[in-house]
This record gives sequence, structure tokens and C-alpha cells, in this order.
Amino acid sequence: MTKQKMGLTTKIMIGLVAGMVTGIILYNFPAGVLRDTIIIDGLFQLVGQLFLRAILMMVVPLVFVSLVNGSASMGDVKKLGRIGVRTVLFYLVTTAVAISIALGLASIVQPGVGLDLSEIVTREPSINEGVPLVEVLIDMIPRNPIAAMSSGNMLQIIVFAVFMGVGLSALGEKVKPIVSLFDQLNDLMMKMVGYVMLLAPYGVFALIARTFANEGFDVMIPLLKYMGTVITALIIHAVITYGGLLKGFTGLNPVRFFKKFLPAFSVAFSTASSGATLPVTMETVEERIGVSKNIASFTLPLGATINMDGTAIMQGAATIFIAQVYGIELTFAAIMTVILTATLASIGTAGVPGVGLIMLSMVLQSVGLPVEGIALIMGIDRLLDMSRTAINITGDAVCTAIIAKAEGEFDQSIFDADDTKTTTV
Ligand code: DAS
Repeated sequence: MTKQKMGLTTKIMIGLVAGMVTGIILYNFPAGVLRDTIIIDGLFQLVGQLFLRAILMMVVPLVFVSLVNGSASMGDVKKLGRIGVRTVLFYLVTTAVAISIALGLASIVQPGVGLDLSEIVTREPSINEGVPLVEVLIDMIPRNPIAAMSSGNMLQIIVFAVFMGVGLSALGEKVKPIVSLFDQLNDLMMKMVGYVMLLAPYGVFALIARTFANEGFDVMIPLLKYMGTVITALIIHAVITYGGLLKGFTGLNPVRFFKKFLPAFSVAFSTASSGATLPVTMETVEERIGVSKNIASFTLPLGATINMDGTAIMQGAATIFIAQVYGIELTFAAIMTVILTATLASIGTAGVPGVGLIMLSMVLQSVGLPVEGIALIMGIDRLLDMSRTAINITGDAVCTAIIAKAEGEFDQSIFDADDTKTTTV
């Protein structure tokens, strides 16, 4: 499985580099029918847009199914009561903090300023364009859920799906067949996302080649600023938010915690999949940090499904970057919509490679930003996927340690012991 994943990562990287080189070569060629019409606006536009459309095709079904599935799996919350509610609250609050850090940092760094693609796309007015925040909140409730799905009103789809999942978890045993149906549909969605991601190397090549052929090397600086913004926000969130929460709520030494968590962190980084890393996360948190199996076996699988702070950070930074590149001003209500959409969407984002990018198109649609903007960052996304996945699971582990400490299900002697045990995977 890892070999196949590494294969795809390598192919995407090759697509990225080959696309940049091809684009730069074409940029320096004199304009002509072959260059402009046949190659850039013909072949590259076709391959790139087919890949983008395949991603967009997955957004509504993926969001709806994975959110119903994710919120139905929170059914245990009722059973676990205090622990469940606190775990879900912790996950949602840290995700909202994460995306706020990213939005703030991106507004300071301004990664998209300096690259002007506003003439390439005309922006459809956002569903929440210029609407006061209170209207945005009212508008979250769909009059007609089917219409919300057909019009791609993402916030309304999210609210309806979470509401449906809560209803399913409340009905418990009676609706077990429906819950397992959504679980199977979720597996189907993941499979289809996997097929779409097989197109990634070719789509990335075409999208990056066309961008560089039209814009030249100038586009490199904004991309590097975008990557720097995401990585910096990930580090800030890990050190300040997680370090502060650990120190404040558990008294544990954050440096020791992160060192002990390293085996899981490195597996998440190399696989870019929270789901694939879950067994290692559980063993690391239990055997090296000292959390009881009872707590870890509830909070970690739940976290791998509904908690994705790293992904929310990418989505916040990418939204600002794309708005700046297309010269679009985001209103306060739009920023709030982005925070709400990305935080709620993280409930459904499954822990597989590349899914954060699919969810990004949903965040962009929620504020009417052109999803073509994803083409700019898609090529480098795999590198960021690895780092944000590592932060996703770190957030799960920090929450788990805090809950375990509060419930008296934390063995300090394991945390204090020097690690002779290496995590076997
Ligand atoms: N790769 C996802 C994960 O496994 C995160 C993402 O795609 O943003 O957590």
C-alpha cells in the first residue's frame, strides 16, 4: 500500500517538475498558433480542466456522505457523554483556531499579491456576497436540501448532513443498516477519490505547464510564499496552540511529548494519510505517552475522522492566496464563512491523501472564489499534504492526552520513562 502511495507521490512530483520546465520553455517561445492555441489553450487546458472537473465532481457526494458518516460515528458521543462532548468540542475549537492562524498569517504575508490572474477568470458572485454575518448564519439552514446539493451550496449541505448524522446516531440500533450503508458509501467515495488522484500527475503537469507558460517564472515567488505561509502556520499551531494546551491542561513537557510522538509523526508525514497512520498513532500514544487504551481507542479514531487542523490551515492560506491572485476582496462575512465551512467540513474530511484539496474546492465555492485557483497550488500540494497530515494526527494525540489526564486514565510513569520500546509497525 505504501509503495503504491509512494509511486503516486513520485509521479506527482515528476509531473510538477516536468510541468514547470515545459511551461518555462514555452514561455520563452514566440507566440504562435501551435504554442498558444494547440498546446497551451488546447491540450494543457483540456487535460488540466478534466482533472479539475473530476475533483469538483467528487465534492458534493464526498462532503454529504462523509459528513453523514462522520457525524453518525459520533453516536458514541452520547454513550460516552462527558468524554465524547469534550472531545468533539476540543477538536472543533482547535480546528477553528488553526484556520484563523492561517487566515491571519496569509493576510500578513500576502502570498498571492504580485501575481495578477484577475483577467483570466470572472468571479461568480459568492452565495454570501456582501451579506451580513447574521444572514450567513440564517442561510446555513437549507430551505430545500436537494436544491442546496444541486446548487452546490456547501454550508447548507454540511448542516443538513451533520443534522442527518446526529439523527442517525440518536436512533442507534434501529437504523444500523442505514449507518452501515453510509459507511460503505464513504468507502466508495474514498475509492473514487483514489481513482481521481491517479489522474493527478497528468493534471498537475498540464495545470502547472499552462500557468508557467502564461506567467513565466514570476509565479514561483507567490507559490513559495504560499508554501512558506502554510508551513509557518502549521509550526505556530503545533508550538503555540498544542504546546500551550499541553502545558496548561496537563502540565506535560511539550518538547518531551513531541519527541515521544515522533514515530507516528513520521509515518503520517511519509504516507500523507491519517487513516493509514492510525494504528501507529494509537500504539505511540498508549505505549510511549501513557494514555489508557480505553480513551485512545475512542478519541483517536474519532480524531482521524473529524479533526484536521493541518488541513484547515492549508484551506485558510489557500483561500487568501487564491483571492489575492484573482484580485478579489474577501468581506468579513466571507472570512467567517470560510472559517465555518472549513471547520465543519473537517468533520467529514477522511484521512486519505489529497482529500484536503477536494474539500478546498468546497471552501472556495462557499465564498464564490474561482475553483480554477486550485490549479495554481495543486502541483505543490502533495508536499504540503505530508506536513499537514502530520499536524492533523498531532492534534488528535494532544486532545487524547488532555482527556486522558482529566479522566485519570494517564500513566505518568510511561511518559517519564526513557523510551527503550520502539514502536513496532
Ligand atoms: N491527507 C489528509 C489526511 O490524511 C489530509 C489532507 O488531505 O489535507 O489527514
